[in-house]
Formats: sequence, C-alpha cells, structure tokens
Amino acid sequence: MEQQLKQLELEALAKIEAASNLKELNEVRVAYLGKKGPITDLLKGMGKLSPEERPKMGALVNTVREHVTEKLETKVAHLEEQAVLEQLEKEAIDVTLPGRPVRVGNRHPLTRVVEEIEDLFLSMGYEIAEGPEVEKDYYNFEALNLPKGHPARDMQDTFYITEETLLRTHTSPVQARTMIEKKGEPFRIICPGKVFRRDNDDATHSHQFMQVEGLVVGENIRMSDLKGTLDIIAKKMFGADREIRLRPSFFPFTEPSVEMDISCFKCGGSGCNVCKHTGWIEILGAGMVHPNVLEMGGYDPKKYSGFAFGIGAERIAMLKYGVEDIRHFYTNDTRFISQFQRTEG
Ligand code: 2NL
Repeated sequence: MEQQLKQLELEALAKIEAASNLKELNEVRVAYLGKKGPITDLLKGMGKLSPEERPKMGALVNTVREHVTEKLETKVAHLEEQAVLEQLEKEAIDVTLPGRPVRVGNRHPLTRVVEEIEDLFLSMGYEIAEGPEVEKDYYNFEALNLPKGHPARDMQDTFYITEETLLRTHTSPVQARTMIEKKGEPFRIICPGKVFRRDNDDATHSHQFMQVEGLVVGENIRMSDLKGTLDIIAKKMFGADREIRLRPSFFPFTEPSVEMDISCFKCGGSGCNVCKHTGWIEILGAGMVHPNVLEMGGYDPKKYSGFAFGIGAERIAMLKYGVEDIRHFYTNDTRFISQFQRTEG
C-alpha cells in the first residue's frame, strides 16, 4: 500500500508539472484529490488495516495529499502570474516611439509687416482706427478733396456696389470718419486694412492689397514733424543706418505732397539690382493735409494742420523678405507661407 501511495504521488506530481493551463490543473486536482479519487479511496480503505498500521498509513496519506496540494497551489500561482505577465506584454505601449510632430503655424508675412508698423506707432502714442471696407463714395473720395469728375479718381478706379457705395480704394475714408468723430480735438491715428482697386493682377499689381495710413492733426504740426516720423519708420523697418530722401509728388488730399525713398538696404547706396542702380528705393507717399480735407473734417485750417502718409504693406514685405511676386501673398501655398518662420518680434 505504501508502494502504491508513492506511485500515486509521483504520478500526480508529474501531471501537475505537465499541465499547461488552469483547466488541466483542475482536472488533475479532481482526478487525484477529488471524492472519487484514489487518495480518498485509500483513506476509505483504512478501516481494513490493523490498528497498529492505521496511524502510520494515515500520516502517510496526509503527507501525500499535502505534497500534491502544495504542488498544485504553487503551479496555479505560477500559471496566474504567467497570465498576468503575458497580458502586460500584449498590452505594452512603446513609450520610446518618437511623437508625431505638432505643426506650428506662423504669422503671414503681411501680418508681420502690419503688426510691426502698429507696434511702432502705438509706442509713439497713436491709436489704431478701423472702418468699413464697403464705403460711401463721400468718405472715399469727396471728403478727401476728390469731387465727382476729378481726374485723379481714374487712378483709383474701383468696384462700385451702387452709384454711392464702393469698395474703398484706400484706408483714408477711415481717417476722414475719425476727423468727424474727434470733433475738432487733436489726434494721432494709423489705419491698417484691406483696400481694392480695379487693376489687372500681375507680379507687382493686385486688385486687393493692404495699406497702413497714418494721420496726425493738431496745432503747429509741421513738415519737419512728418519728416522726423518718416525717418523713424525707415529706420525701424529697414535698419538703423537707413537715410531718407523726400521727392515732390502729388496727391489730391495733401499739399505739399512727397514721396519717400530710403537708401538701399542691400548695397547701401552704391547701386545694385534691388535699387535698380539708383541707390534709392521708393517706400511710401505722404504730405501735409490739404486745407480742404481739414475743413471737411471739421478742423479750421487756420488753426490746425496735420500730416498724413500711406504705406503699401505688400511692397514693404516684398522688399524686406525678397518676395518677387505679389500674388504669393494671396494664393495660400503653405510652401510659401512656411518660409516665414516664427521669430519673436
Ligand atoms: C500712397 C500714398 C497717401 C495719404 C495717403 C491722407 C489721408 C487723409 C488726409 C490726407 Cl484723411 N492724406 N492719406 C496722404 C498721402 C499719401 O498714400 O502711396 N499710399 C500707398
């Protein structure tokens, strides 16, 4: 009987060892330790043994049962741990994978130019004024000394909505409106915004573009104030060593009128392809506000004077960033836009 028990134990332990999952293990448990198993049978048969043999055999059966139970439990624990490890392995996330790059945008070159001009003038105490892009003929032309039939209207031929309503050809109507709003008080403003002209688009012309105009009205505002302000713009936008040159010009809303050139930022004035071998680059138009314009705006031209200027943002951006075709600004090709990388300022 002892021999039989040993045999059973070895058999059970071998089967436990061989079991590869919990189900198989349970089958082993039922087969050997269950109510109908051989060990239970042996215990039941103890009655047939002599009283001397009984305790010895009882102890032996118990030892075998303990061995088998212990081995089973160890194996169960092992299989469960194995299962957890396998699951962890299967669900593992590779945190060392490189992340997907976040696409960072950058400001449009025109926005950069406009914001640079805005920052400069805000720092000098100017306000930023805005107004409608669909304008009345009155504010776009009449109030700026361009009555109906004035030949200079042809230069700014535009898109009419009705006889009296049009897409503004410059941001000057915002300034004309501001004069009325300020009711005779001195002020300094700049007006950035979209303007429209009936032009055929090519590398240097666009039927829509961005303008930044400036207007200062007060007592004793003089040509020298304009010149000093223009000098500051030139140096801020194109470098501290720029010089400016004013040439006489004509605008219906200013008298006298000037055009400002800067010394070439590429060659310094000796002549190159950027300045077309003149040493100078035309940047903007300006002048002293025409007395008629002041008067229509509600300012007495005998007491008040003012200066004004108009800058085309595209032209500035083209010069600053070396853009050869104005249409690049509007076609929204990211290969163009992304060349203007994010830098502070
Ligand atoms: C240019 C020239 C200019 C103005 C704009 C202005 C506005 C008022 C009164 C007087 Cl309300 N003047 N604006 C004056 C001179 C020139 O723009 O070439 N712009 C792109």
